[in-house]
Amino acid sequence: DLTLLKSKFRGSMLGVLTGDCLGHPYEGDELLTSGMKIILQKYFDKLEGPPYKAPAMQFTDDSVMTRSIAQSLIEKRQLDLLDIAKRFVKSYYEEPNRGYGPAVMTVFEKLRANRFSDLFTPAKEQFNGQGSWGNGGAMRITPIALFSHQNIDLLLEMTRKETQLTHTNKIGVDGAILQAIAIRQSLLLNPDNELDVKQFIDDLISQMDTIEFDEEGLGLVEPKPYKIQLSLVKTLISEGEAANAEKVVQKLGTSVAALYSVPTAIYCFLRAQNQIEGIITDNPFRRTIQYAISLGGDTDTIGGMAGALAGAFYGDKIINPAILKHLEASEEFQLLGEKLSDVTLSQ
Ligand code: F2R
Ligand code: MG
Ligand code: MG
Ligand code: MG
Repeated sequence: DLTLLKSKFRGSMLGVLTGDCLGHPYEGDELLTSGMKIILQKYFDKLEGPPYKAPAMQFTDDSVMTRSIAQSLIEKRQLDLLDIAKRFVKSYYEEPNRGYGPAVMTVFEKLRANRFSDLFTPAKEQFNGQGSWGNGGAMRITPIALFSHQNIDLLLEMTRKETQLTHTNKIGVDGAILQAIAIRQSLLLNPDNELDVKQFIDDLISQMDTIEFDEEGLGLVEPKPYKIQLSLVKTLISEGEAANAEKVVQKLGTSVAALYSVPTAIYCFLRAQNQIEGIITDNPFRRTIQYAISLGGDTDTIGGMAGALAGAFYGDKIINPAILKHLEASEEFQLLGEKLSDVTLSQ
């Protein structure tokens, strides 16, 4: 069904933007207090209510870099790493205060200094050669997952190469891969059927099992860490409502580390298939993002990654247009999703 697939492309792009814009005011270290959760509920209610004038909610680095990749794929119709690197650097120097990760800015400076003659050394040099394990690779991977969803080997190859422009630590790269695979799975499912949550996790676990081997000795600290986190996701899901927010945060994390945010985002999307205490809405897209933000920590990024999964599953028809009206660049992101679907489906 082409109409549904196109709606899923737009939904996934808008999911990143929505989670980013709504989440970033809450970015911090702690789980939201019960008072803050009530404020969050009222805030979402207000956004969905009668139209009112307010300054548009701003997006951050997550959306900036997602936009760069989408624009490049649309224009070049293939993965062009030089073009993507140039777009990353250009948009960073145009708007350096979009809340970028503290270390990734060094990569942009070095790329500009070497005039893009060497695309990979700057990222490799991060953290004394360890490379970054931040979630900056995963947070922006949506357009690549959409573009390559018909071919899993292409998806893995494109995700690896693109992520390594900034993140070379295996944890950072595998986090982007896990998010890309999860988006692909969401895209391929029919939202009219109840989502088989256990199957969804088992499919991710079996993929990560083959992906997580230490092929180049890139500094894996534990065997198969994402597989371990995904089994925690499965346990928490099986506990249903008994898994309270404190427990979820303690087990899965909400930090800028890919390992402690990508599985969390996947959990948020899956948990939000059912009602969640304290989150009063019948809309599972809203529930996904509101729940992700309520966990605190890296709220823009976990909100955006969870939003990308929900949007890829339900399509953009699930998103309340009143919310989109309050977001900076929502028309642009909708259009990017639309054009990306055209390019992808004409391959
Ligand atoms: N930077 C933020 N949020 C903090 C405040 C934002 C801003 N000041 C505001 O007020 O709005 N958010 C954005 O950063 C995350 C993505 O980061 P990315 O692109 O992965 O960057 P980086 O710098 O490579 O990694 C993030 C941090 O992780 C730690 N780290 C990573 N690898 C490490 C290693 N090998 N050894 C030690 N530490 C490592 C460092 O602290 C890095 O700076 C998203 O949340 C995005 O929204
Ligand atoms: Mg901020
Ligand atoms: Mg951000
Ligand atoms: Mg963030």
